[in-house]
Amino acid sequence: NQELKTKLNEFFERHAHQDLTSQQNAEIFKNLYSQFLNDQHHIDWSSWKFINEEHQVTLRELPLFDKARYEIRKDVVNKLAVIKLNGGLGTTMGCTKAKSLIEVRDGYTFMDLAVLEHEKMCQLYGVDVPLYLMNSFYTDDDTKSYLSLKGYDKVRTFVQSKCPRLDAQTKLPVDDESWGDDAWCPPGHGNIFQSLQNTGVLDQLLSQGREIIFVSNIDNTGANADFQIVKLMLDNHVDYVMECTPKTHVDVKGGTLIEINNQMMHLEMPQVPPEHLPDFCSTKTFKIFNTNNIWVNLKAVKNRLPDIKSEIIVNKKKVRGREVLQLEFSIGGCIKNFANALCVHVERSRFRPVKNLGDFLSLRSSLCDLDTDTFQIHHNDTMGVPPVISMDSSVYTSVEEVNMKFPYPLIFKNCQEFNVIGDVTFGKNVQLTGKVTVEVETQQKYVVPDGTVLNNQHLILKRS
Ligand code: UPG
Repeated sequence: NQELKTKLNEFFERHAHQDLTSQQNAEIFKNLYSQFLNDQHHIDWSSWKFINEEHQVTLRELPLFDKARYEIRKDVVNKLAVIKLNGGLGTTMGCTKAKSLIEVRDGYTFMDLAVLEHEKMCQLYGVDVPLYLMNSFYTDDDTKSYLSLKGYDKVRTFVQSKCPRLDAQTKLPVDDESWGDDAWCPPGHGNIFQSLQNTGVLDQLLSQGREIIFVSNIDNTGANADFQIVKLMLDNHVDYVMECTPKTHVDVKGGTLIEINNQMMHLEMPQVPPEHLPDFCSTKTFKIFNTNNIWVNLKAVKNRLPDIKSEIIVNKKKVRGREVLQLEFSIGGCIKNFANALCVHVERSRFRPVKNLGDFLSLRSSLCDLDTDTFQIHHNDTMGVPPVISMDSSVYTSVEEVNMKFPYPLIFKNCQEFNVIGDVTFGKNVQLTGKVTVEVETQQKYVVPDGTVLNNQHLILKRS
């Protein structure tokens, strides 16, 4: 370990230009690296408990934040700032740019939906809540160009830290000039607190009297600011809130909450001993799921920095044909740094992520409506919950491809599962119910005609 640490120091001496940001980033990485070398990565499965009742609240049961009376609670509305996590690329959806710039509904990108919904909310309450984006070095340039193109001049940005990727064999940074930015990565959204501090945004917000931040994934189209939670936090001196929702079979990979030694902890797959992964994925054992809608009191952040830590996540990737490791940590994992933390149970409508092309297809279907008065997406419950969608990955490789093959919204009527195998284009008003598979012979292209109704059917399309 000592030898690895010495080599790491030599790497930073060679690479860290003497500017403050590089030095701060090197410090952040050295701490992550030390955790990587020394920490126990799996929890002791016999030591965890379900979270205590007193650490849980249900949003629906909280007193409504009465818009008509907001005048008398300016103390609440003026204390909020909103931050969208915008460090990720759209690789899982076949896009090499910032994921937030993908057009997801009626020509609007994730970014448009986030910015316009925020503007409408501010108009409704007659307030000016600042909206920030936490960019990474991957997404910063594209994001800024887009903001300026669209005239979103009120949106502010800051850039998170930049850390080296490790070679999976040597466990040392990929030290190859020719790799450029590919040799680096952002160290996960848990890095938000250090990045707020290092960019000066934390002090700026505090000096403006902003006390509570609402942080969410930019791909979560259901994550709207809710003053009920700001009020709850201010009135009860709560430092950290994680919004959780009932876990379903599509949520097996996300994080959940547990307690170890009376301390609330975020549990994600990398911390689960391999023999207990089936327990972790089971919706019977773990009934709730982290939406990554997180609320934090900035005064508490300021008090706890620089020591805000969480378990590290070792993210394995293949880059330029080489196995690499990214050391990351999550904002959910940071819950354990805050004594007065709460789990707030919320409806599924606050968690509508678009993680893949299947989610994208759902968002464009009859299941959702975009309300352009509020820029919120409403989910049409009478059409049932979103189906599990699987599309042939050799055909449906990108958003453009899905748009071409599905030029019209699909009508899902209580559809639980939808699979497409092969190259199929779907016509207008195609309606799907139950479990539907559409399969074609390889190398052939087919069109499902307008008005087709498929009900619990495995349709095999063959050339006659
Ligand atoms: N992101 C950053 N910086 C990073 C990494 C990610 O800004 O260094 C952004 C990313 O753009 C996205 C968001 O963070 O907007 C979430 O990232 P993503 O990779 O989509 O989610 P995970 O990190 O896998 O999972 C988070 C929580 C998990 C929760 C899940 C809900 O860690 O507990 O269940 O979000 O989608």
